[in-house]
Order: sequence, then C-alpha cells, then structure tokens
Amino acid sequence: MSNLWLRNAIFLVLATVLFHIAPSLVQSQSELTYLQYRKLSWVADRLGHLAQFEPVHGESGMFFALADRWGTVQVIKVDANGTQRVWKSVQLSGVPEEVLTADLDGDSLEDAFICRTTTGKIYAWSMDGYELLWESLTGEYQEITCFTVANMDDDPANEIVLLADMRVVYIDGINFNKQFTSSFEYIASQIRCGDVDGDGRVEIVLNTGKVLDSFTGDVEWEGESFFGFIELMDIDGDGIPEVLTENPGGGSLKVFDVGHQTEVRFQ
Ligand SMILES: [Ca+2]
Ligand SMILES: [Ca+2]
Ligand SMILES: [Ca+2]
Ligand SMILES: [Ca+2]
Repeated sequence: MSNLWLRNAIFLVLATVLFHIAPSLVQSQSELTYLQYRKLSWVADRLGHLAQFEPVHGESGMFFALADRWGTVQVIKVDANGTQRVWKSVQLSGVPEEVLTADLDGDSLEDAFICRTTTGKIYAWSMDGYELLWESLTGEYQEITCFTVANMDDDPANEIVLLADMRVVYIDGINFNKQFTSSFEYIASQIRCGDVDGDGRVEIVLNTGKVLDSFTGDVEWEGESFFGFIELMDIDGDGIPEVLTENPGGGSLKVFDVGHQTEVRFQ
C-alpha cells in the first residue's frame, strides 16, 4: 500500500515538473544547434543548386531551396526534429543550373529565390508563400551562363543581372522590366557586381577577367584573367572590395585590387 502511494506521489511530482518545463523543451528541441546550422550553411555555400534562407516568420530551423535535376525547385525545411519538404515548384522549362536567394526589393531583407535553367529561362519565387513572382518569356534567351543580384542603377530595387546570350542584362527586382542590355558580347561562367575601384559606380566583374562599367556595359579594365571562381570582398580594410579568385578543387588564391590594377600581396 505504501509502495503504491509512493509511486503515485513520484508520478504526480514528475507530471507537475514536466507540465511546467515541457513548453520550453518542445521549443528548444525544434531549434538547430549552432554547429548544425554551420554545417548546413557550409554545404549550401558550396553548392550552386542549394540556397539557404532564414524563416520569414520567425519559425524554427532553416530553409533550403534545392534545384533538382528533374526540372523542379523544392523548398526543404530542416530543424532539430528532422528534414521535410515544404514546397515543390511546377515542372520548369529545362533543368535548373543554379539557384540563388535574393533581396529583390532592396530593403536589405532577402525576399525571393531565383533559378536559371538549361533552356535559358529564369524564375523568381517569393520566400513568403512560394508564389511565382516572375518568369522570363520562353525563347527570350537561349542560354543564361551566370547571374547575380545587385543594385545597378538609381532606383532602390535590386536588379537581377544576367549574362544571357553573351550580353549583360539587368532585370528590375520589383517590376521585372528589362532595364539594360549591353551592346557588346562577353563570355563568363560567373558574374559579380561591386564598386571594385572605389569611384562610386558599380562594376560588373566576370570570371574571364573583364571588369565592365555598369552604366555603359563596356570594358573598364582587363588586366589578367581570373581563376574559375570569383568573389568580391574587402579584405584589406580600405572599404573597396577586392576580387578573390581561385580554381575549383585546388590551386592557390589570387587577390586583385582592380583600382590599383594589381595583385594584392599581404607581406
Ligand atoms: Ca527585400
Ligand atoms: Ca536598382
Ligand atoms: Ca566603380
Ligand atoms: Ca579593399
């Protein structure tokens, strides 16, 4: 009899404790640890077909846009409870070649993910609800070899910057109007934008080594060819981004200062 009473008492105490701490347990169990978050970010950063974005309504976990080789883009949610697919696009034209997350309206918050495919199509979806915001017209471009998002002009919206059929094209991030097409043709498999010479105007940097003026689309500097991958970052602290370039899979890093037209040496 006393044993049963003791068991009931212990059960009551445990139930009371669990009732009070359970909500915080549930909450913490759905959050990723910092290490899980870092590992997922690392994978997404290295793959052109996977783009990571934060939950737009403060939900737990992380979201990933995955551009698969069966012609769709899917959104995957990962939190401490596991992984689940939360959305899948309709069948796209062509096979996705790259997916990016972007702040299209220019308010400094990412709001969309965009994808380019093997048939020269580009699609943009909202991060909030996965609504199709825009798709390029079928046949408008034959081939898009690379793209990025940057503010290329005076309006606050960012532009989608394409190398489409060898010409640089800007698409407005709010109304999706084509705002610019370069007169000259270029070849590149990576494109980045930034004021790399510090003159207050954005340049277009192609991994084939050309730096273009964003107003005219003409070559502004062409010194030395870059390696396969390029990224822009101010690593010497002068407020002007350098071009960091390396080959995929190995080799050394080169850092170019476009303003001084020279390779940077840290000595
Ligand atoms: Ca935004
Ligand atoms: Ca703009
Ligand atoms: Ca500039
Ligand atoms: Ca710098």
